Amino acid sequence: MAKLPILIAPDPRLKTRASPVAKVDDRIRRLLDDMLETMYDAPGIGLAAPQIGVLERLIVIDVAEKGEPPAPMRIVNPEITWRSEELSTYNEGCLSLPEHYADVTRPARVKVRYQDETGETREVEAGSLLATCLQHEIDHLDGVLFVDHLSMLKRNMIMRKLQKAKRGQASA
Ligand code: GNR
Ligand code: NI
Repeated sequence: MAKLPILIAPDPRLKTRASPVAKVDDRIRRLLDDMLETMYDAPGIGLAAPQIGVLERLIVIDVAEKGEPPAPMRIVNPEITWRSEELSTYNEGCLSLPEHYADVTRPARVKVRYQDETGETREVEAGSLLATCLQHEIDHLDGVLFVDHLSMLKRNMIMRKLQKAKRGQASA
């Protein structure tokens, strides 16, 4: 396993739609394991492949609480097949937008069809934090960040701060 660097916004790769995975093979399984190691190390509860610069439709998630056994999910080619009308609001963060948080309103429950690490098709119905995290990660596969759900004012405020932080880093 290997821990990989996480891209920080603004970065054109975070705005790009990722391609479907044609075949779940050893390369994909290795990527999923590397993504889990990177996510646990960060630490985060989810990670999408574009965040490590890989423009393929892969995500990993673990929403187990502290003290519970780990519950890693390896998800390939996810598709939302149902969204509840009921909405819920979470204070979201993102490893690619470090130190920025904002309330995002999304469907409270979703059904997601995906392939697991063996290539088998599965469907999960999720609520609460898992539903939010699945939608946040699937957004990444479509080049969408949580700030894209905010008002232009709030989005610009966060993006300008990130841009400025990057410029400071480049000249340091
Ligand atoms: O670690 C993460 N926490 C989080 C909290 C609320 C809503 C979504 C998330 S996902 C985030 C990790 C991340 O950036 N995944 O893409
Ligand atoms: Ni994110």
